[in-house]
Amino acid sequence: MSRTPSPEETDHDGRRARQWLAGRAHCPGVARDDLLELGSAMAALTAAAAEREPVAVTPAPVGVDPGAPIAKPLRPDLLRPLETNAEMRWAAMAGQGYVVPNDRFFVRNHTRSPRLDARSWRLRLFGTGLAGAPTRDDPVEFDLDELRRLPAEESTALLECAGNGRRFFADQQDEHPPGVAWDLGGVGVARWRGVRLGAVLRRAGLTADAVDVMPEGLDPHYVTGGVDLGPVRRPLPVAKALDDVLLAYEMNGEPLGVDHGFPVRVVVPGWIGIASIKWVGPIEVSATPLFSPWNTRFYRMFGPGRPADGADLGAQCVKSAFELAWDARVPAGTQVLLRGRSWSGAGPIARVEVDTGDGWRPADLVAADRGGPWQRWTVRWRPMTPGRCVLRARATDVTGAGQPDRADRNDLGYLFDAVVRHPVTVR
Ligand SMILES: Nc1nc2c(c(=O)[nH]1)N[C@H]1C(S)=C(S)[C@@H](COP(=O)(O)O)O[C@H]1N2
Ligand SMILES: [Mo]
Repeated sequence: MSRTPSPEETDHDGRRARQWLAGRAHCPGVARDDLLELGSAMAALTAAAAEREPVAVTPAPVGVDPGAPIAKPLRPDLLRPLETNAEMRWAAMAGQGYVVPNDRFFVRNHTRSPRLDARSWRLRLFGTGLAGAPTRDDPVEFDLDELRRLPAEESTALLECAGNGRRFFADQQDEHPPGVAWDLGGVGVARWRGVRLGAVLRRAGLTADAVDVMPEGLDPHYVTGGVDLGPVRRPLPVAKALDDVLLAYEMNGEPLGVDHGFPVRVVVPGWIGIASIKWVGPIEVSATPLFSPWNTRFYRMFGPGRPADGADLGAQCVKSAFELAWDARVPAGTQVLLRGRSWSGAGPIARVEVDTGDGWRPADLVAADRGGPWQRWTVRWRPMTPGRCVLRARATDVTGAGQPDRADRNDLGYLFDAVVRHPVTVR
């Protein structure tokens, strides 16, 4: 089977949006009227406002205990709770290695982490893109042991929520997009281990007609603005699914945690976090393009100067963070080593500069990280004058993309790429 190279998220999104508008694609499980109504920026705004309302949760699927939205302990020094989500505290990365330890990896839950039973869990593939077009009720199944017997692969990949940094639209630009008010902690790198989605698709009988693959989560349906949008799901083109996408069952050498998709999640390297569906159960493989609210209604750029149906997000933008608490105290008169990390969805980081109050200077990049999904860096600083002061870091990736002083406004507050002003107190 010959396939085109793995597409960029932006190409796929744009093409599917045009097909959707032309009525040439379907969105299983959601009434077309509901989606059509969402085609306008107005509707997106209403939906966005509704996102702030408490989330209604449908009855838990079989095998799911109701419980706290997040199962792992939320140690206050490691994680900052945000409704059903929790972000990593950057100070908790000081002195850590390349990956984010599982105890402090951010959690983004539309509803809550389901407690699934690995013994009864099945991956269930169906759709018109598989030989014999198995139906949702009579799918091709794999249990966990079967997946574990297939050749395993490891991938160190960055996962980031498209809304990471949203708080700074308000704090630095006086814009107030709805949605989770992440600082910069909605991001992490982990070593994922699992089986290639492509290997499973081929075993399930992938045909040459297949165009899209849509994994669905087994967490409760997402209900917003009074509409049940169904299970969390988002389509991928077959070319990406056959490239570097993993069905992961391990994270940093441990079985996947309950909050990160146990027993199996999708990991889509380079794409926004929502593509990496957790607690995957059903996977539709379709000979016609697929849609979900997560690529038509959410995760698009709406607002003044943008198309009414929104612009696709494209790659994650460039960001930089200090491994320091907000308002951290720094001793006066001694040399300190400031540490931080920078990353970009478009490619590796080429250079980083830091300003501690007297102009931009280059940071030292950790050589071992070159070319990886994020880049650690350090800078020496001897603050002399006690008082409040602002630290800034900005990076440039290999494509030349950098960090502006102001991020592009968009109604849902995605892709905050501006330089973040990090306050510290010297004493
Ligand atoms: N089933 C399911 N998958 C999901 C989500 C969800 O709520 N349900 N959230 C998505 C979003 S928006 C992000 S950013 C990532 C976060 O992964 P993590 O919680 O393991 O950090 O998971 C994605 N996969
Ligand atoms: Mo996300």
